[in-house]
Amino acid sequence: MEAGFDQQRLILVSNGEPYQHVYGKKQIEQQKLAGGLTTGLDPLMQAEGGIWIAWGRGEADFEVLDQQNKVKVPDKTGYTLKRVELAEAERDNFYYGFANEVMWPVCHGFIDKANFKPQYWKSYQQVNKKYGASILEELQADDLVWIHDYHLALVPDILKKQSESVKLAFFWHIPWPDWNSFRTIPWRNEILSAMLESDFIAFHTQSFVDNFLRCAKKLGMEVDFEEQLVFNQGHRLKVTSIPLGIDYQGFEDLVASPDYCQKVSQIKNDYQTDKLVFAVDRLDYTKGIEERLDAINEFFASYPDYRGKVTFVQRIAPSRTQVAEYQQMKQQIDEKVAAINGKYQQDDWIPIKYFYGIVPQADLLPYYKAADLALITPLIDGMNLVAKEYLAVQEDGVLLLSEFAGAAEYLSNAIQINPYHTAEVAAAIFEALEMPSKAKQDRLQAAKTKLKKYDINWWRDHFIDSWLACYE
Ligand code: GDG
Repeated sequence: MEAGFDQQRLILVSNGEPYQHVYGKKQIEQQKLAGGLTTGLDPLMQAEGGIWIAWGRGEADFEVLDQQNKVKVPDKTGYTLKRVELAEAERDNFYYGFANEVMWPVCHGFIDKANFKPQYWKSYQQVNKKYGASILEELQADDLVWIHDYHLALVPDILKKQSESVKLAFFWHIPWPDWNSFRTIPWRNEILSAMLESDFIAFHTQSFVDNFLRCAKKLGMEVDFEEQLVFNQGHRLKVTSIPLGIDYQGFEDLVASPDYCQKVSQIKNDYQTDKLVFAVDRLDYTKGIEERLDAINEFFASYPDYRGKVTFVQRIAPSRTQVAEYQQMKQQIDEKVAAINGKYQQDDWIPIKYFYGIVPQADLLPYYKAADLALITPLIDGMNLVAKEYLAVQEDGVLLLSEFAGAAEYLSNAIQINPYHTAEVAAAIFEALEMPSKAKQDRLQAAKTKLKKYDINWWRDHFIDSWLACYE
């Protein structure tokens, strides 16, 4: 069945917005934001219309709206973007607090980093109600409501209490933890039972589905593990895995452009190195940046012939900069990079070129292409789109991928490593750099075939078809 909504309208709800409005030199400008959610869902919304409800964070977001907090994107065509406004205390307690200090660490299995403050929970409840009210203002009979991610787990219950017939699906972008991690949240029952009010929930991988079903069982629900169904007082929820894909065709077209090829040559020329290794991460403890630096240190110690010949480029996008722990992490990373560079640096060669700052995706792509090797070594990750993007644009490179990234469930052709095993990662870097071209080609072609088939359009269509099948 082709995905499509016929007479049904889509209301998409996420915490992050696809476009921000900012003050330009002469007028307010609309900026498209980078990230997996926007790249995946903006084209669907452009094609189908509907409403996208999200937190308005842009400095001019509330200057451009009509009286219902709505704006057409982009450029007054396409779909309607409706902004939810959060007060400063809500930003601190709901977003930085509950979402980033409770849901994020617990779902990634870092329980010791969780901060179970009751005021965070109170704010999470309030803001979820705010989102619920914003959806209810728009809701018409037959609308489809599609909620995204860990900021909005309570919304299904809020909506179903007001409108029993609403058709409701959820996509969860980060891992779902095992019961032993999840049970540490003092409000675990409220969170899980609220989510169970959805009709359809999808995760990136089967192991997250399995964890979720086991949590529902522990909560006392009737669970059909074979069919992946949860029964809750007459309500039936279908749970499944649908891995997010990338815009494969879009990447192929882009890397064929002369402008792009020129940027790749420029990078190769600037670095003047035999081999270029690339990594890009948001600053986060889940990304394994410090562990990776330890492996790079070990690599130069174990394979001294490579000193002076391999340059590692590490980009880090700032994140949660107000949080003390993230500031400390940044300092530790700075110190590790400086120590490695100090130890191995030669006349005109520096082992690690390190950049701190976010850049548009288009500026990352030439690095993907120029790099002989990409190091994607998170300690845990829902999916990791950079791994897929690297393979899509690469023609003769190798991907070194953590077995703990969701993407590892699908990219068996990458060299998979345990990011905690420093010596193994160092040896894998050596293996990748020494790999004969034929072996690299075989791995790349197999991966590209998969990425092309299971691209962003497949993901969207498959999600919508599977969701609508719940009502047949
Ligand atoms: C969640 C989950 C899951 C652009 N500039 C930068 C940058 N970009 C683009 C990349 C890529 C995207 O942002 C980041 O992709 P991730 O997969 O890391 O996703 P997140 O949005 O961070 O996080 C993750 C994803 O949702 C989708 O479901 O895969 O597991 O945590 O498209 O090209 N990325 C970075 N720096 C930049 O300057 N790191």
